[in-house]
Amino acid sequence: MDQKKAIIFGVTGQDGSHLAELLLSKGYIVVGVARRASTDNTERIKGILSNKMFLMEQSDVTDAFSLIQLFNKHDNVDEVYNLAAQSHVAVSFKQPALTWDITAKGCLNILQCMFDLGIKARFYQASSSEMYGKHYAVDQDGNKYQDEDTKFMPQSPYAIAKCAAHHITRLFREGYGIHASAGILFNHEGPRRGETFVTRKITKWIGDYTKWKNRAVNPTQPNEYNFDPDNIIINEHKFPKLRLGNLEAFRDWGYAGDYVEAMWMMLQQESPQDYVICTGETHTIREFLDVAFKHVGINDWSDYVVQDPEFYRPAEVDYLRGDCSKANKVLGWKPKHSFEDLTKLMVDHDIS
Ligand code: NDP
Ligand code: GDR
Repeated sequence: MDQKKAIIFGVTGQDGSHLAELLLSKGYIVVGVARRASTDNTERIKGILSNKMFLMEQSDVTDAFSLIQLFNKHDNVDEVYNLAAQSHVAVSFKQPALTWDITAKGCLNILQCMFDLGIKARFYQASSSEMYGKHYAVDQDGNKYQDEDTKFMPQSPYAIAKCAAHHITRLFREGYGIHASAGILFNHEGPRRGETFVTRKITKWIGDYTKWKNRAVNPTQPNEYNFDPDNIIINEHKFPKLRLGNLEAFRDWGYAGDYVEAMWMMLQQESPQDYVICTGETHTIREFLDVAFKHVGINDWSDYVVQDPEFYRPAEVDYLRGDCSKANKVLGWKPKHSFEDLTKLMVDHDIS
């Protein structure tokens, strides 16, 4: 059988790095696409940069000319994964136009290039549970959930851009004959998660605090804790508290490594479709804090965390819990990591 070739847009991101590793392990040639950066942004893919099957290309999804050049160079490609996005919801309120250009129009640019150049590859779009926003369905037992049939009611410029890209993907599938599928992925995390997303922000803080405390505690002195609303003080050493926003939102958190397998599985199906990928469990940010802090022996985190208006959003998504029955039935996919495993894995990583 011929060796398969895939293009990954957004290869330097959390998911891009996991997906590149997965495809290389399956014997693919992987073309990893990154935009130009003034400093090195290849930290997450440093383990595969020297792999001869991994080819790095520079292109930007907002620049259709650069996409044409890329597809002209790699016209014999089997699969195209669009993971590129301005993916931070809070940032999208401050930079809505940029978010639109990358997250919505970037997807259109790729699909239009593929269509115009006659590229026959299968296409994956990284859609998001944020698209549901305020909407959920209710099952017979009164439990709230979202699945492929739940309506979208986006609550941020990011979610609106993702809705547009989702519908563009559907249109190119139904109207232009492109084998295009979208994965509606719920939050997925891990040690490679960006440091400003809430889970990683928490585990990174715990890691830094633990290292600081080990230095600050002096075995020959009593360990004095002085009250300060913003800092933790031990033996006159100061460490800033963890500053967070809304702790009441519910999220369905899974492990990123499990979720990229679902992306690949979608493109192995004869018929292109959309699938929800999630764990089916939901937890508040408070519950994440409980598990993360307990893992380092702190049962009450209230003295360590400050709620700061800076981190509240103009509009919030209050409740996300997915139902991935379709992916389970059609793809045979299910998550392998529990909420507790994931949290502990991230804390352990950030401490070490
Ligand atoms: P990241 O933010 O970690 O990665 C996004 C990637 O997109 C980075 O490689 C980034 O490059 C790249 N990128 C940004 N702008 C451009 C551009 N103009 N041209 C080319 N590349 C660009 O996101 P994740 O890995 O977490 O998520 C992957 C995708 O899945 C995203 O589309 C995200 O919106 C979506 N998603 C993520 C979920 C999650 O929970 N993680 C859930 C649902 C959907 P650079 O390194 O230069 O910034
Ligand atoms: P989300 O993830 O917005 O769901 O988008 P994020 O981790 O940013 O927020 C989750 C929830 O935590 C609350 N929160 C905070 N969030 C951040 N980032 N920082 C804080 O200090 C903080 N305090 C409380 C938020 O208000 C929110 O309710 C992620 C991204 O990966 C998207 O790209 C993806 O599409 C969705 O997940 C599914």
